[in-house]
Amino acid sequence: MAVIAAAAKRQLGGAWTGLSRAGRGSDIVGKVFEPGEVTYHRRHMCERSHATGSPNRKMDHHMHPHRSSLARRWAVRASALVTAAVACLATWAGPASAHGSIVDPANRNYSCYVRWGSDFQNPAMAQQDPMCWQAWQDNPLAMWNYMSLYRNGLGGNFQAGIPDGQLCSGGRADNGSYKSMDTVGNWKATDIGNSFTVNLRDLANHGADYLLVYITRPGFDPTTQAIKWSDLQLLTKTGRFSPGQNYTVNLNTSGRTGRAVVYTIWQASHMDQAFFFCSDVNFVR
Ligand SMILES: [Cu+2]
Repeated sequence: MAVIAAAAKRQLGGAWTGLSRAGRGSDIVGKVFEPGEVTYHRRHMCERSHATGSPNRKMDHHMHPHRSSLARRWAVRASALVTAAVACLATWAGPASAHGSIVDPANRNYSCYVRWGSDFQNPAMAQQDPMCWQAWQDNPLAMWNYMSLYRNGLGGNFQAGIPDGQLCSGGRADNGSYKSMDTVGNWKATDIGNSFTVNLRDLANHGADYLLVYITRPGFDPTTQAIKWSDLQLLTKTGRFSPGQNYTVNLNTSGRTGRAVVYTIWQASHMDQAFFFCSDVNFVR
């Protein structure tokens, strides 16, 4: 119970943070959900209410028309938040069943989620991992929904739909929820060799029509430059992957050293839904 209480307190903290960010990312109705993703719905709404404080706004509008004293309003808000947090914890106990991400070399928001998801309010992040810090400050949903960085209906015309400088957010997918992924700077990178493997975890058994895997050209410095399409070299376009949980792609480069970004596009098979992943890497062997 102590664990649950502590976790609830963390979630509560997240919700309070969200109070000052009213209006962000709460477009639940604007998202296209798919049949059979019931867990996803619940999880999604739950996560959004944590991070945006939407329950509070709802209460303001519908439960307190008479504007009772400030203290009373805050007390009610707090108890509602604890209730919501505990309910969401119960939901979180189930397996995730939505979309997917590149787990190795980890894409930017998944990487931040793994390192800081259980400690996202730790101010030490600002110094220890400043790119993740700016991402959490911009919008925690980018991490909680790390598996949902997708665009529907692009028809494979990725360069037309995604402007230069916005590749890592999928062209400001989900109304810009992931725009912090485009921030230029010293993201934590995964050490790799010139022979490496990209590992996609498909949490929804979507399958893949294909994966496109690019790498930034030699000489491109992702710590100081925004990524343009012309900075990318195509390493491979795969064939289909039948629905499963893990798809791996073996890749070979030669003579690469230092920093680069692996850019992966996952064209899922259940509908015209494409995912975009920037994975920061450091060639060390
Ligand atoms: Cu999906």
